[in-house]
Amino acid sequence: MQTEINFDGIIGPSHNYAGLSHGNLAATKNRGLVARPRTAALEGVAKMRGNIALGLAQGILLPHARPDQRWLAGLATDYSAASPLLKAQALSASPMWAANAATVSPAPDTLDRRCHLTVANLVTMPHRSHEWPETLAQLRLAFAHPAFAVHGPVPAPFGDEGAANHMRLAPAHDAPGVEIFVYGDAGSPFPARQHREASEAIARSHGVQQALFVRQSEESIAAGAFHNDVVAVANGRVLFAHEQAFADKDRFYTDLRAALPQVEIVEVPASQIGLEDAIRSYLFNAQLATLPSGEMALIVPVEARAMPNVWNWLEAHIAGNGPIRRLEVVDVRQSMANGGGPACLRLRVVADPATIDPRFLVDAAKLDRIAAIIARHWPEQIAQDELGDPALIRTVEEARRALLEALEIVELIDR
Ligand code: SUG
Repeated sequence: MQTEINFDGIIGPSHNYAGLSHGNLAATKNRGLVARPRTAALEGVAKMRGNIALGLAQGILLPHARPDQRWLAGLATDYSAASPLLKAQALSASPMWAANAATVSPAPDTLDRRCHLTVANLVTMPHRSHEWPETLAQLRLAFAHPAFAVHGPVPAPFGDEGAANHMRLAPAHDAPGVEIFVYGDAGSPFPARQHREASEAIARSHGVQQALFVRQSEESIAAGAFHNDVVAVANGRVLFAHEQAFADKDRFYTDLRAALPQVEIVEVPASQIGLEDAIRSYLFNAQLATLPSGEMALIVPVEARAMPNVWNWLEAHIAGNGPIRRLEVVDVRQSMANGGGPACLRLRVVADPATIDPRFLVDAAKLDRIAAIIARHWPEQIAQDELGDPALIRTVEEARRALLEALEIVELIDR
């Protein structure tokens, strides 16, 4: 049976605040803070536990080898000799944000009725540009079944940031849907990370039958929406978006209604929640999920509850007749401080769980085992002036190895 499975990136042992992402206001503001990798990873596990308790199917993606010595070797150096900036770029735990791992077109949407995944090249940010080879290796393991087609990255210079700029609307998960590819344009002070050329290439290679290409508004990029999933999220036949998310909104909504007449658009007006508050609260970086009862839940970060205008809007929506029937609040503050909310931490795949390598699927008992490894091996904290410390690097490398061994995903250890 085709169902939606959320694959969360397990937050890696090198999680730290190096301020590497220009245009990501939280990450820039928190540069230099002392990070708590163990707390961070346990927050991520708790979020997954909560989703399982809601009756949702849950998978994992794994922390990458960090520092990325292969990438450094390609730059003719190694970790000990690298500059402080290169060290931070090689050590980043950014693969935790699984929404940026790949773009996924579920089987009902594609010409050959296979589920297509294209690994994201993430070329805009140096610290993320070297994620794709290991992500691809993980995807090829998890989705080796012929029900899937796993594609390599779109070639540079066309930036692709994966599912963070891709939404799918469909009457049901297992019915044909319309896929929305949101791209940015230069013009704001911050880089547009998703290029239209990349989105179009992916839609072509996946054989997507109904695709819309929509430009992100310049004001949202300028306000810090470095990915569309900071200002919009979709599930089933519901699009939940900020009024200022898209450049040519009227045309987009008209095209969307033509493609999916039953679509329900829930728009938050700027007069009630300004772009800045939407981005600070990460209201839209929520998981919008259909529960087994058929009801839709919005899984928001604690930061959304802390802002009165945001929380009031949400409560009014629930009290009214809107399609979102339930609110869940999760604490992923360590990730949030780097600009990654509940939605950033997961990659959605619609598939039959029986076609997925079971090592990448989790239940509550497996999460307990993972949490025990994190509690034992993940560093309690990392300060920026420790990035050059060989003892820290040993701890980070050993922690990942312990996790992969426990999960028996040993193919990735010395890939
Ligand atoms: O790419 N932060 C990530 C956050 C990604 C959020 N993902 C989605 N919106 N889907 C980024 O900007 C900060 C790392 C640092 O600065 O050290 C970082 O990479």
